[in-house]
Amino acid sequence: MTQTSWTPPDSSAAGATLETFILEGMFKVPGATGAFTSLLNQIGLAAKLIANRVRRAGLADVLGWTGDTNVQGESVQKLDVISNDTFIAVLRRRGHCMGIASEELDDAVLFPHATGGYLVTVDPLDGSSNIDVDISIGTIFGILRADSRPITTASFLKPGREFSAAGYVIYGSSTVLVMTTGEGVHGFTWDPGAGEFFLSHENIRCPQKGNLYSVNEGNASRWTPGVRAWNEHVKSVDVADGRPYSQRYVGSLVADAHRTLLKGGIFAYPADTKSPEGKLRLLYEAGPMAFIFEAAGGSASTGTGRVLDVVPQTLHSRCPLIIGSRSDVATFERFSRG
Ligand code: P6P
Repeated sequence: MTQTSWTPPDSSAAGATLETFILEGMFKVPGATGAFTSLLNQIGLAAKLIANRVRRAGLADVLGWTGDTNVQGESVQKLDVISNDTFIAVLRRRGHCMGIASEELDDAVLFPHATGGYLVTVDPLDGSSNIDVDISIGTIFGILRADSRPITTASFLKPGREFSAAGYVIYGSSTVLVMTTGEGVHGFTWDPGAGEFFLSHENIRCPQKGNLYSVNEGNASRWTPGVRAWNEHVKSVDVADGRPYSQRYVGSLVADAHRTLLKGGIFAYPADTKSPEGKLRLLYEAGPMAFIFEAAGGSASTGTGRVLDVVPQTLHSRCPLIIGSRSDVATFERFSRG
């Protein structure tokens, strides 16, 4: 058998690390200062530290439950706490982050010493119920400008359209950090050997239409008639429209969102009779994902309106989340609005 001399392209050879990419100003933000660039790099450091712990989870006695429950009433996994503590420890430094709103904390953590002018919202480890069975999990974050003083909880209660940046890290078959400042969405793959994230997905665009749908059909009895009609629509035969779609559902938002961002189609966690505001939290799950999908040319809807226009009433406000290809989200809205 002939040996091919072809070697796969390796973004790491290009030297385009996350830090280099940010420092080169590829994330052009009007009026960006060194503080913003430094904050993005700090988030990259937190992601590296968490990636390192997640990769060794089974070996470092960080699997399992702490026995506590968080503000959401959910049992807390050890890695949830480790990831939350990592973000606080890292973002407390350098003075660019003035406060953090985290899924794991009832109230925001404020850094009175900081002057950098930014706030961070974060789900430190999303999908933690999947940790023990080695299914992909992730971190989701958003960055807001702190435009008023003093910093209080109200400083965080902004609609997602006011994010300066947003991103996620998926700890899957590889670890990929995806982020945007609204101008282009870029992905960086973790190279454990080099201890760096290297540019691997430059300028991600969500396909205009896909053939995958992602929803927990176990909730169907609680959906509105419009959502049920949409669910039947995507499963019905129409060869010209590429239907029936195939169903994919991991149960980890970052995994389902990452697949939808790259391959197109739709992910939906709609409101239902059990969760009339939806299950996912606006500030650190739905909002950052909506910001990313719109920046990648996709859409992000509540089912009847734009997620990025929803103003959170509390740090832990929930919101229905329908993200994906523009055409597929528009179809969902057509049924959802009835
Ligand atoms: P369900 C994980 O607990 C999570 O918050 C998201 O990551 C995920 O999309 C959703 O909940 C899954 O919820 O009700 O389908 O198990």
